[in-house]
Amino acid sequence: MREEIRKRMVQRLGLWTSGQELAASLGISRAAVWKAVSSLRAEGYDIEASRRGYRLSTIPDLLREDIIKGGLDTKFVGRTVIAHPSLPSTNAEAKRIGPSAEEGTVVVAEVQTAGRGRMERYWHSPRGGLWMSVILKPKIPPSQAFRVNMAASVAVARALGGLYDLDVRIKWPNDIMVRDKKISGILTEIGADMDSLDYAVVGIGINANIDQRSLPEEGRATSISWELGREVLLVELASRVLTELERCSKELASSFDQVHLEWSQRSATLGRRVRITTRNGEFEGEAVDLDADGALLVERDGGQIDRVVAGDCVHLRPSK
Ligand code: BT5
Repeated sequence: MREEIRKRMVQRLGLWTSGQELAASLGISRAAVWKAVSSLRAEGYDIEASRRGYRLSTIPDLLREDIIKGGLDTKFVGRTVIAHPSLPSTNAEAKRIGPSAEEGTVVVAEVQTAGRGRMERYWHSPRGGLWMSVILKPKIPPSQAFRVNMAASVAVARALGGLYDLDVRIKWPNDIMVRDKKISGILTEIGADMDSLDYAVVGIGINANIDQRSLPEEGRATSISWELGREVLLVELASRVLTELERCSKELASSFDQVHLEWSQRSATLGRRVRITTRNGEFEGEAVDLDADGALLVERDGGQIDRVVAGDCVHLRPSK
C-alpha cells in the first residue's frame, strides 16, 4: 500500500490529494494512509500534511523505480527499472534475470554488500555511490563482447564530462579516471552460446557522493563529490548515464568506428608506457593502439607488438 501511495504522490507532484480520496480509492482506512505517509517520510519523502490532504513538493534524490523513470527520456534503456535498497551485487541479480529480461532493463541498488570487480575482486559499494547494471542484447558475436564494455566506458565518460565538466579519461580495459584516479569501474559480463550473444550485463559503479578517504586503493581512487567539493544528485547522474548508454549502444550496432574513435580520444592509456599483467606473466612497453575488438596493442622495447585481450594495466610514466 505504501508503494501505491508513493506512486500517487510522485505522479501528483506539487498537488494536494485529500486523505479521504486516497483512502477511498485504495480501499483502506485514513489511519492506514497516515501510517504509509509516515513511513515514506522516514524514507526521505518530504510529504506535507494539512487539512487539504497530502502533498509532495519536491522529488527526493532516491534511486527508486518511479523517480529514475520519471527523469528518463530513453527508448529502451530504463523502460524497466528494478530498484533495491540493498543487493549483494546488481550484476549478479541482472545475470540471474538476463535471459528473460527485456533489453534495457536496469537493476540498481543503494548499497551492494558483495559488489564485484573483474576476476571476482571486491568492489567497495557504500551508500552515496551509483551501483547499477543494465541488460543489453546487442546483435554481435561473443568475440565482440568487449565492444559493449567500450561503449559503456564512453557513455560514462560522456556523462561525467557533460554533467560536471570533469576531465574524464578511460584507462584500459575498464576504468574511468579523473586526475589519474579511479572514479568509476565497469564490469561487462555476458551470457552466450558458441556463436551468438544472448545478453550482456553492463555493471557500472560510480563513486558519486563518497568521502575519498573511505575508498580503497590509498589515494588512487576518487569520487565526484571529492573532485567537485559538493554532492551531486544521484538520480540526475543515473539518468544521464542511461541516456548516454542508450546512444552508445545504438552506435555500437550502427557506427562502431565512432565509439572506437571516441574511446581512443578519451584514452588515458594510449601513448603511455604501461606494465601489463596477464595470465601468462608480466611485461612493459608502450600502449600504441586499441584494435576493433578492444584488445590493447603494446609495443615492447624490442619493437615486437603484443595484442593484449585481457589483463591488468598499470600506467608508468607518460611517453615522450
Ligand atoms: C572494476 O573491476 O573496476 C569493475 C567494477 C564494477 C562495479 C559495478 S557496481 C555495479 C555492478 N555490480 C557489481 O557487483 N559490479 C558492478 P576491477 O578493474 O577488477 O577493479 C577492482 C579493483 O578496484 C579492486 O581490486 C580495488 O582495488 C579497486 N576498488 C574497489 N572498489 C573501488 C571503488 N569503489 N572505487 C575505486 N576503486 C575500487
